[in-house]
Amino acid sequence: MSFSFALNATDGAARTGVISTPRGEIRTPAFMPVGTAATVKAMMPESVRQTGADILLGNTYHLMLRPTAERIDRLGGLHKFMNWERPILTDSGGFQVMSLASLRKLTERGVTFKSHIDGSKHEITPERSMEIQRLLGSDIVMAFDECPALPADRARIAESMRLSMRWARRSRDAFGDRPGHALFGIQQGGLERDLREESAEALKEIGFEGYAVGGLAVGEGQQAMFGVLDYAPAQLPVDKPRYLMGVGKPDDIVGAVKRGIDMMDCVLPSRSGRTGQAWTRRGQVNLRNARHADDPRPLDEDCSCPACRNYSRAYLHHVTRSQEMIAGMLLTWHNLHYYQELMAGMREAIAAGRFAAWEAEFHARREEGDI
Ligand code: PRF
Ligand code: ZN
Repeated sequence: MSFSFALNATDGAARTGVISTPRGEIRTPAFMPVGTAATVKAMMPESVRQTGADILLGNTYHLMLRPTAERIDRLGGLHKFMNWERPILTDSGGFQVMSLASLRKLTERGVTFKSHIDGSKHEITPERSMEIQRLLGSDIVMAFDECPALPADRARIAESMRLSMRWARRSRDAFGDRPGHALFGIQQGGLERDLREESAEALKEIGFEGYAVGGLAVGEGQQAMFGVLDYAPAQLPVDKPRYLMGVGKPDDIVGAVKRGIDMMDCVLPSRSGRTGQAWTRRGQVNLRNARHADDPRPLDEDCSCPACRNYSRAYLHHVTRSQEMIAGMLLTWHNLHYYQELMAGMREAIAAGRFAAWEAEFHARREEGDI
């Protein structure tokens, strides 16, 4: 069985469909929990699945440094290593090098850097990124790219985008023919419509199994991001999945799906769960807040996750303040559950042709605020 994408319904620019892989189906629009270091922090893989996730994201950068791609390969690949048998998408490394590593040096060949863990020296090229992602056993491999932080001047964005397109070609060549595995290209070009167009054309000329919109959510703000998403998805092939990398808050996700995005990933639900932040239909709730100390009610009475079924706000407040491990476990579970319910709600609404009404309800509930 190979990799394919079937579009089931559209509603305006919003789409719903299914990506089929040998490791299982990915219902789109899909949210991918982040499992950077071969774990979705504070969660057992079976619990991540119970929240409704069809696919996880892993990171080339972190895994190549520790425990190394070669070691994971010797141990039978990333799926077996972390006990997650469903699809895994891996990011290609460049973006994480730029945000985490020190002494970074960018050349035509690739990027050299010092590890944020022990200062050791490493290099990633498009060819090495493809090799690492193959050793990990990734189902969806990302092309190696460079993502400039915004704001940046147009000349810098154009130069960087063209380098990323040359690297996309080298990624495609190095990836080779791997039935059942997919390679996604990554569009760059900042907030410049013509550069986004040039990037999309270069990627389509090379040909990929899916296309990511990269270079957004890097400091430009939601309005500017939506401005790009008003045209960028339509620059990409209609019959292939479109992935918005590193996004976002619930309202970012809804706005992206509305504009034609099929896949997203973000550390927000898991990371903020570990700092006492919860996301609900009524917006953001900080469990550290003293107003929860005597509150016997659940975090969200409409939520069927273990945190909401079995515990009070008072308990969640207590364990959050006490920095007990169960605080991160329960809130991460709740947040991932909420994100997956959000995606399921959008998939259903798009299939029924009532996305606009669903979106109005989404915003109305948030305006009401937390109870
Ligand atoms: N490229 C890659 N990974 C990414 C990004 C990108 O542009 C972003 C931008 N939001 C997040 N992760 N390879
Ligand atoms: Zn819950």
